[in-house]
Amino acid sequence: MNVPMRLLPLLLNLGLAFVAAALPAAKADDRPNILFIFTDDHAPHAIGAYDGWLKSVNPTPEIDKLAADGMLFVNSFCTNSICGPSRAVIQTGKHSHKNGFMNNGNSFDWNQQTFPKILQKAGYQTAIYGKSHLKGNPQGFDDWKVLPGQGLYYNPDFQTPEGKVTIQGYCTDIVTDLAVEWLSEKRDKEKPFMLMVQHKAPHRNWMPALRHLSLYDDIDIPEPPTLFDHYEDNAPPARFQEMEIDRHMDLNYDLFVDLTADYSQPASQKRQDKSAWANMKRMTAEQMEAWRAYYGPRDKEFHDANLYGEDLVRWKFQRYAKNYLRCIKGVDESVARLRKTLDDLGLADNTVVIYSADQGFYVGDHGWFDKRWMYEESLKMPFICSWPGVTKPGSKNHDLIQNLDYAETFLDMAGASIPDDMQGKSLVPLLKGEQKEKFRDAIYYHYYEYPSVHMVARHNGVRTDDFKLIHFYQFGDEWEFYDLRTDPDELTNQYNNPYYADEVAMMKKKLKELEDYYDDHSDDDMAEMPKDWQQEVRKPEPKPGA
Ligand code: SGN
Ligand code: CA
Repeated sequence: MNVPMRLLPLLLNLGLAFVAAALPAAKADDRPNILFIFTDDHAPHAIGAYDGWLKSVNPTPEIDKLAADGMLFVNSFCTNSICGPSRAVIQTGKHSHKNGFMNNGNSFDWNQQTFPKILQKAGYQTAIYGKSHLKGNPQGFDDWKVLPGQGLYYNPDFQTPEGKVTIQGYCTDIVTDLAVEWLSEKRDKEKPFMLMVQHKAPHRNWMPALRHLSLYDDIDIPEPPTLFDHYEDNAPPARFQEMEIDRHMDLNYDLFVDLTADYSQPASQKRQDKSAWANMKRMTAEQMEAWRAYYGPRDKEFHDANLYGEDLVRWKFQRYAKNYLRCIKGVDESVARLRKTLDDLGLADNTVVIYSADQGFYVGDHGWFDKRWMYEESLKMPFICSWPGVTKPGSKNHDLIQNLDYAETFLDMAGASIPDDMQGKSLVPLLKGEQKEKFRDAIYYHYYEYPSVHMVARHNGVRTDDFKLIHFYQFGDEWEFYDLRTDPDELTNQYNNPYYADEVAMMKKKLKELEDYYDDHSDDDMAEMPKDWQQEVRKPEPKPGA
């Protein structure tokens, strides 16, 4: 056949289209797999690659390798710094007031649209193992085993499609085992997958694996610069919280100090003096023996030292930070095992691996533990993504991203369309390095859980690259404004400083715009809030010296 040269490209294209159409459906499943590794309360500054003040401890060599292979998001924020709500935002791509899970007391409506359900429809296999914290049986997953509520560190129960099971061992290791088993044996190998591996660690009450108990014994963890913050410049809510290492961290409940101080009996025969040690009660005699063998002599030293004041805070900080970092070590090992499994199964080249956590955490910053506030340490969440062949190895992105964007991102990665009612934006253009305009000029935040454990007042606000505005609307009209360029630790509230009048006005305008954009008017009228929110408003303590 004599074909004119100018028609050749057209015919070739048609031919290729024909060949593509004739390929089996499996060809469409070159779409990437997604492995989402998600932890509970892992602050970015407790990840080496994030360059925070804990970096010198080298807490996360394996997560750092993931960052070296992929892209690390420096400005990654949550929308509502608490566990269940953060997870509900991820499932739905919608702010808390839209998905209905505004505080941990709520129950997630699993009948609503979620990204795993959409991925399933698009031909993905999905599974979730570990902490869900959304109550009820997960929907949108081909396989699941989730911890009821907060879950336990030792010998935990799991909620499964077949009912409750108890698995012996350390929670982080068990969850990794379940994921490895699913990847190697249980999944349908014809389909791409989306696997959520959600660890309990390093959540309170920070119980490490036995093999990590003596890790960091020979060093002092550096103290955060704000360990002795007295909140002089904050609006009143910061002064009446209940999350201080000094006043609220319990020696026995949080730090496992044996208050019976009777070292004559074998550990396994000793009565534990706080029943709140739910985790302890689940330990086997051998596990308990190993646990007390480690802590016993150290507790004795502590009793003998008779510390008080700042020395006692410093001691509590060391035990707390070490246990927190030991739990993180378990997570870091899990990341290594999961990645090795992908390698061994020949899946690494086509699997996007993400490391993230539900929100940040105070590791003694501002004298605190826990999260909830819009201050940097708990507003930030880690987001590291390695997408082989797509993300530039070792790259750092500075755009303002949120957990609100994850659902859209996963759908985009899978080539599925993003529903119009999702409120975030796909990060795929950022991952590909193709974003031309500014991704977002401000993020919106709203925290609701008050009164509740740790007593953090409701607030909302906005953060741009340079500034942060926080509105504590529950106590009348309290505001904070920070210049993050000159005051990254947020120690000087500039709200009433005339020098910043224009910036404060600009940020207030932005807050209003974002409330409208996300259709959040849940702060407008306290009377319209659901009944369980209508609690008596506590009187703020006066500012010191006022
Ligand atoms: C538990 C913790 C609190 C923590 C909340 C919420 N106490 O109540 O310290 O703030 O969970 O955490 S604990 O003694 O039970 O650990 S969240 O991560 O689930 O939101
Ligand atoms: Ca959490």
